[in-house]
Amino acid sequence: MGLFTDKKGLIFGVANKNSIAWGIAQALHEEGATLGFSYAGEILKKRVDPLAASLNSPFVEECDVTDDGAIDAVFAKAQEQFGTIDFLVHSIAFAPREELTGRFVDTTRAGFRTALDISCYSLVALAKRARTLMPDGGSILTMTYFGAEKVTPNYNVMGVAKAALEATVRYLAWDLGKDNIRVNAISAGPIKTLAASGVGSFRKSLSYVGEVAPLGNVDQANVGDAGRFLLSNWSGGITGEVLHVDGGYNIMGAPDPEMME
Ligand code: NAD
Ligand code: 0WE
Repeated sequence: MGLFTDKKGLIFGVANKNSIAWGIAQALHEEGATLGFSYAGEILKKRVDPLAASLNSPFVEECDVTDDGAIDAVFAKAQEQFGTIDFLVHSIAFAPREELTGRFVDTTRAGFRTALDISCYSLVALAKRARTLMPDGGSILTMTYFGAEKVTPNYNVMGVAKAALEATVRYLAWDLGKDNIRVNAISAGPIKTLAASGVGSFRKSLSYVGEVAPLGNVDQANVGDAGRFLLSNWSGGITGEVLHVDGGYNIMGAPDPEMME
């Protein structure tokens, strides 16, 4: 008997085997969960189909989260396939590449709108539909980053989007508490994924955090372990929380003086 035997849920945001969402999927599969996957764009189908098949998933559907009709369609199919669900993972972010470099003051209206729509509003849109499939309650998890809390050069409008996402977690937690649905976020340290390698200053962030954080860098399996906790009944008293899975990076003030020589 696994922690997730007889539990079913949807995972949004697997792009390939390096995705954080895939680390969470593997952790849930180990505990006996039945998983449905949703991915963005036809080109990812050839990556996600075999990954889903390797976990015996009966459900793989395309969905661009900027399209309400596409979200409705995925949830209609999920209802057909699963009836009800117990959990949902939101592991999606996007800002136009030009916004993740240069000066924050130059953020465009269109870039701001896109970043907030895909990286933040989409959690509200998914939670609204998930609620109808969670008549006895459930657990929702999203992914955030330290750039929401403190300035992280070049993260720029994504930092603002993650700050809004973390506030969204709290407002959803309040609202969905009455439905016995918990909503939490994991604030992961830098991890080499498709989204991360599309970012110029990512490699420097990764090596800096590796030096400064008490435990050094984290990986997808570390996030999967925390994810399986927040999605399971072991975290039954926790909602609206942002759990740092960052090797302890966020607790540091000044770095180790030995590093500064
Ligand atoms: P990833 O590229 O594997 O995942 C990002 C996903 O977002 C992809 O699957 C992509 O298809 C999806 N996506 C983008 N636009 C979409 C849209 N319009 N509709 C539907 N899906 C869309 O990279 P990742 O690093 O695993 O990112 C997952 C989450 O983790 C993101 O929220 C990211 O901000 C967060 N995060 C990443 C790191 C890191 O260093 N990698 C650290 C902390 C938080
Ligand atoms: O959330 C992220 C990155 C999300 C992301 C990545 C891309 C690359 C490709 C959003 N939009 C895009 N758009 C693209 O066109 N992370 C936490 C990883 C990340 O991004 C950084 C980091 C870290 C860490 C940007 C600057 C500094 C550090």
